[in-house]
Amino acid sequence: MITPFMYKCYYTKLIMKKAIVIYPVLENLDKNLIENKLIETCNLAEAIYLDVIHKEYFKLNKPDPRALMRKGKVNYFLELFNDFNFKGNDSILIFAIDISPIQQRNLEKIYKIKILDKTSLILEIFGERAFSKIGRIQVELAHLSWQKSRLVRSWTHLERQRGGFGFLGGPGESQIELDKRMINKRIKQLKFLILKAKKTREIQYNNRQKKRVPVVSLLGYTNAGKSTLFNSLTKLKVSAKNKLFETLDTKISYFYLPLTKKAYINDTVGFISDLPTLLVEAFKSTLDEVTKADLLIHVRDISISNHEEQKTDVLNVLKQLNIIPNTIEGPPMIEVINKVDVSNAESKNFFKNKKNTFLISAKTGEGIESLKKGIDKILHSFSV
Ligand SMILES: Nc1nc2c(ncn2[C@@H]2O[C@H](COP(=O)(O)OP(=O)(O)OP(=O)(O)O)[C@@H](O)[C@H]2O)c(=O)[nH]1
Ligand SMILES: [Mg+2]
Repeated sequence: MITPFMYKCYYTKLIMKKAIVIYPVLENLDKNLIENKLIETCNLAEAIYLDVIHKEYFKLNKPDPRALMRKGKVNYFLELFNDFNFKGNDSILIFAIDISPIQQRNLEKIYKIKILDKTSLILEIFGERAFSKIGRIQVELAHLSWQKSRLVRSWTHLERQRGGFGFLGGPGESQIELDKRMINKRIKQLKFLILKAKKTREIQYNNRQKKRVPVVSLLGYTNAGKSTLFNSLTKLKVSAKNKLFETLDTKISYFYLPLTKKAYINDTVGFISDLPTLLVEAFKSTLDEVTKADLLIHVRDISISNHEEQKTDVLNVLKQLNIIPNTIEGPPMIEVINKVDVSNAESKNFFKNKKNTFLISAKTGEGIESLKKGIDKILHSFSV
């Protein structure tokens, strides 16, 4: 059944809109990390074709429950928006953190512009990118769970759709009639559909297991190079662009190794810091399958300065899925240190000769052969 809501989700035409990204820093963070987080939010905005015309961060010691910022700061931004002629339907204000529905509503009233916070921005991207049936179902589930949580805390009857897909579509598309009861009903339907799809995939998975073909899964931060490596190993051409969350739908293919012979390989959605829990929940069944593989390959982009933080973020998402790799209960995982063609010698040296770590460039092909040998050796050791 296609609901009016789904139409709004998936058939919204996006037009180029201006965005200003602001990052109220609540924690005590290192300047580099703050700047990286701010840039990452800008990249997220650009991933849905927003034109970021200004970005800034500021320290916020005590967030105001009503308007997030104190009066002075609110007025400062009012002036700044005026200077940028930032107003009307083609302007979107983005917060690099999550804000409460009340803060959002009050700030929207003051600035008279639409606001997206971090979760709604990520939901917007996911809504734009999910193409497969199961992908769409999972994204709709995440979005409805988010709507529901906002309903509880903010108002008792949905008056307007806030954030998520369809939000950028223009004023006519912002009305939403689903109340909490209907949301719950739809959530139930979606969960049922996810379960059904999961069962089908389990049968396919078991068939592969019967044939004793091992499965490896690529995991990692968004933009790390998973799809590029997937293409390099399988000689396929799945989309690999310099865009956050380019892959949403899990792809499976196979490649050949000298000892193991055939191996299946999964490419899946990338992770990000503070990946909204409701998205992890919604994608849980897909991710569960991916992480059930015989071997996990953690693809890391070491050309960027905060690659260690990204590693922590990835391990944290895995923890949310109850996966602690390389433990007795957890799956084996190797690290693939990618983008060595554009990384500095110091970073490369740090990873050289580390156990179960492979330095590669998925783009140029450097190190791919020794990675294949390494995967082959590990998979073969499981079968003997
Ligand atoms: N220089 C260089 N660029 C690379 C390398 N591997 C991937 N890239 C580039 O990095 C960008 C992201 O690559 P993807 O393969 O789409 O990354 P991903 O991990 O699949 O990203 P998501 O699907 O968004 O999670 C693309 O522009 C690739 O061309 C590499 O080894 N060297
Ligand atoms: Mg990808």
